[in-house]
Amino acid sequence: MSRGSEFVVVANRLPVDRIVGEDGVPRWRRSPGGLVSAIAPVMRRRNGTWIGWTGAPDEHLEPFEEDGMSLVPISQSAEDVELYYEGFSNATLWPLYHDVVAPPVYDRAMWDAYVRVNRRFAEAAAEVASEGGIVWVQDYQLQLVPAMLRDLRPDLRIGFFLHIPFPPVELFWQLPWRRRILEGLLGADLVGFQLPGAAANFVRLCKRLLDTRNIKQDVLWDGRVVRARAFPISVDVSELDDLVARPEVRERAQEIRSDLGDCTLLLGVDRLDYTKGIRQRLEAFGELFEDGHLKPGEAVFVQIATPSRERVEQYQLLREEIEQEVGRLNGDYGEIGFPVVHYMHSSYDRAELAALYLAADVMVVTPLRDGMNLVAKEYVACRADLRGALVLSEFTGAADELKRGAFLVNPYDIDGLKERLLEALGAEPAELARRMRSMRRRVLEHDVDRWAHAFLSELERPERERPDDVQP
Ligand code: GDG
Repeated sequence: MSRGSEFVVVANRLPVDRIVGEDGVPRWRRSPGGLVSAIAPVMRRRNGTWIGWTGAPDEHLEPFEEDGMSLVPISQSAEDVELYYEGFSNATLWPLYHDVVAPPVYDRAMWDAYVRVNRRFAEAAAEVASEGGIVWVQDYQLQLVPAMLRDLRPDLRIGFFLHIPFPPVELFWQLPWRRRILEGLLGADLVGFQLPGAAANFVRLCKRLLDTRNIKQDVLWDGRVVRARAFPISVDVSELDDLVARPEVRERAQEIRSDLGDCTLLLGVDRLDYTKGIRQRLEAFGELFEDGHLKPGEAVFVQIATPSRERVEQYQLLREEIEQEVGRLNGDYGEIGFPVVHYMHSSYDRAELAALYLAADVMVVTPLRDGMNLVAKEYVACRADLRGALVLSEFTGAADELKRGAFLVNPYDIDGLKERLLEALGAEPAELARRMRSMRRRVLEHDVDRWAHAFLSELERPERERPDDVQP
């Protein structure tokens, strides 16, 4: 590897998935999702490199080019995957950062693996970044990378973006390695969060735990200024526009509706994750039948639950719980030919998701905690027809931006959730159009390109443009 890249992205996963073509030959395909489409053009313009894992354990691949991007695979043994990825990332940090909605596991072997794997990513970034280059580290799996990388390459400009919430001081305090994580993040020049509240949590923690001197959202640490800022992520509006303009997507939306007997369609689209509030929304929906507000054949819930982290115990338990609940609801309230819930435990392509968004009368997004929630924004981006209602949890980052147009709910309050569902189901078209217009204004103006641009311009802002009072 040569030190050639002015722009390096470091993320747990590479932006490509391995697929097997119709000819039976395996190849790479760009992963769906906004992050990749926002960053890909920047990568091309700046001769960028993306460092990440392929998703398969024990695989040792040389760097390769794909879709105009230079990719550097990081290998992970089966043990790394178990301890660093499934363990410390997804059984410790994920629940801790999401309000402890599941109990976090604190295990020293998992921590050791987290340190080891973070070091591997940092070393790879130190190898490929050009002198004075930009390195953008993504998400909770890699919070130690900024400081490790700064040790190796003090010449670099390092940014970090956290896609999930950053917890309040009281929760973060539980973490046995709390100091190390904060010091890891403080290796960056800019630490980005989804919401201003998360940035404030971080700055407050630095003061409490490391006794840093802070000026507003700037932390003075190790003779440097580390900026903490909010950059709410968004969706690729033009990709979604193109999808919903396709005749086959519109036909598919019609077909979905007629297959469901042209009844009112409520939709949930989530990774099968305990933070997403899937059980709460199903419980509320079921009670609407029990109370006689709805009758089978009048309304149906389609829940897409994309398989996720299937080897982590909490996810296995959740799957059992949700599947039992779906069975109970259909057993209690369904009739022959009229189930009340259609539950799909599989992954769909973007065109099918867009067709579902177009077909749904009510999009139900009820996380117990969510950094942003792109599904809510995707639904809004797809509804140029100004029809459809969004029921949205107050505990999503998206609620900050969409609160005026969405039907906001506290997903812990099942009665409140039922009321909001009924309100959304009964709203007049004119009210729905007004709400949707207001949400669309926000999402269309603040799409994912703007997010990436905002982060990178802040990262590249020269020191001397900053106010004098923040100089260390
Ligand atoms: C994390 C944070 C933050 C879902 N099923 C399928 C599929 N999806 C796509 C959705 C959406 C994405 O996955 C999910 O994004 P979310 O934001 O809703 O949730 P997380 O996966 O938890 O994402 C979150 C996000 O990072 C970005 O910063 O918003 O708070 O938790 O784009 O459409 N895509 C395809 N098939 C599926 O079956 N192709």
